Amino acid sequence: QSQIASLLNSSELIPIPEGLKLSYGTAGFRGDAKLLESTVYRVGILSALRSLKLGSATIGLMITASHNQVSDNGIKVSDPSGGMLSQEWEPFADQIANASSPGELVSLIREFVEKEEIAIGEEKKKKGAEVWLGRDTRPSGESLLRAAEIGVSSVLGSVAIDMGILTTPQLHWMVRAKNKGLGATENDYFENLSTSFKCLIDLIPNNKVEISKLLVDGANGVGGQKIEEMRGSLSNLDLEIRNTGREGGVLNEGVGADFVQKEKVVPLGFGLSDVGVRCASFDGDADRLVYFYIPSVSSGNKVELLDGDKILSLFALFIKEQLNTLGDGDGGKEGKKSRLGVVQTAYANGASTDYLKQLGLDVAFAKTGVKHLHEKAAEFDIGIYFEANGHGTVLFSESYITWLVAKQKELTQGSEEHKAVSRLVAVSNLINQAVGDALSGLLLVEVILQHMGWSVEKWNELYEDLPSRQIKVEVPDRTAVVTTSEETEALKPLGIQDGINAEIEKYTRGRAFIRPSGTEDVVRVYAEASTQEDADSLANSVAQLVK
Ligand code: 16G
Ligand code: ZN
Repeated sequence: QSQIASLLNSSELIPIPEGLKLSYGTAGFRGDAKLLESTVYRVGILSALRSLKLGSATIGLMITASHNQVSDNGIKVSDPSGGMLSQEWEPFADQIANASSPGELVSLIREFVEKEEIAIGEEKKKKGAEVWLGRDTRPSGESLLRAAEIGVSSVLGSVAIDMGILTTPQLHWMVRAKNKGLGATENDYFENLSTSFKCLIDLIPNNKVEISKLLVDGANGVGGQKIEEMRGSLSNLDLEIRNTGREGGVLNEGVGADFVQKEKVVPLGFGLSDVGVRCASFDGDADRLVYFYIPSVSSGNKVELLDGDKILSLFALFIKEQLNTLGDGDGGKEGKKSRLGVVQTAYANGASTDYLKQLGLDVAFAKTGVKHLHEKAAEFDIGIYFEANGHGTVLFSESYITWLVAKQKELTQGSEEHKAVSRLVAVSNLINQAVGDALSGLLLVEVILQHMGWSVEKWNELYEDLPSRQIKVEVPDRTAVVTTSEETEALKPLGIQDGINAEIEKYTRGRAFIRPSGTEDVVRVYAEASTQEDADSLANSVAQLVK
């Protein structure tokens, strides 16, 4: 009874704005920060329930709107594994976020708690829920975090712990570490990264690399600040960090990974004095990473972009090299065939997919959205996944890590096989196992480039991107478009795929698809072909079919 009173009281304090309609979507709730207090409060309740459901495991709650404008904010939940909230709970998230009155909210919660058999505050001795809260640098974050705390605390016996300003991947990493019983502070995170980075540096063959400058664009968000904090513990890197948010720039405005990847132009704060220098861009909450460089003084503000596909290709190449050294494969010396797989989405540039296949890799496709790629990648011993937009990581299965660590003990120190195994173990420690992480991704790119002795231009030459074009089409009802699970073909409206195929036929190396956006009320069109004119024209004619 007092539980119900507690929920009613708090929800009356934080009413839902009239007419607000939200969907958990691909990456949590997002919108104008001014409207989100009730949403965040309600997700606070949900995360406490989630913790109770899972035996009081720690749940994470991140307040961020990633690459969106500074006046927006959002909230997403990390499950105890550090991964995204289980999709089974998304409908409940939608229901409670949209409940129009405290009464409706409380009855939805009661129903759900009963159905899921969640025990709230029954025995005094039993451990309650634990929720760790993080936020990015948005000014609205602090008050929204308070609303989330009220939500968590309104579930009796629950504790909310404010972890302060963090990148999204830091919070996911910390939640995962906590539930594994490992050191889970921000310092543990930094130490883990710098130690495994150093380990990989020490394993570079004939370790006399020339270190060239790396320029980082922090998107005026949290990522630049965090890498600045840890730079003291990173040897072998010549870092210059710009757009930290302290130079007066605005979060995500003309800066950051989303901007650079979509516009293919230099972010603010970069210019012709940086020609030829290797540059990396984070997004606002540092879960996306892309690289770029300005090829020549005459290229104006255009950049050469090295997107998620290129990062994926570099990682795949390096890992494959280690597996080859291990004599991996059928009848390999070490007697184990490791299942290395890569996961892309329909947006992956066709040239990258060709390149990966030509490396002999198993390429799988998943629906857009990190949770879908992550799930597929987890099916392999080593699964590398990336979206072209720069979100991705490398997953190592528990059993494979156990095997690697045993091998590392068994093999002769100093042998090539021992070094290869040690590199793989270090990669598994360096790269965030919970979600894509711009900081850990950057460190892995940097050490691989040093290992290969490559410049950014050399890396870019792995393959040449096919020209592509993306457009969005406003439609009355985007749900009219239904695609196959890999989003490469449209099943509905009936017959539209035949029309798209007929257009594709007209172009050399033509490829195109349509999909309903998961974050905006539009249908997206993607096309690629052997020339930019052809890619543009294919995209336009497919868009006509959608209209
Ligand atoms: C979200 C997803 C991102 C995806 C994008 C697609 C996460 C953390 N983020 O931002 O991975 O690329 O949505 O947006 O999953 P769209 O559905 O509007 O094209
Ligand atoms: Zn992000």
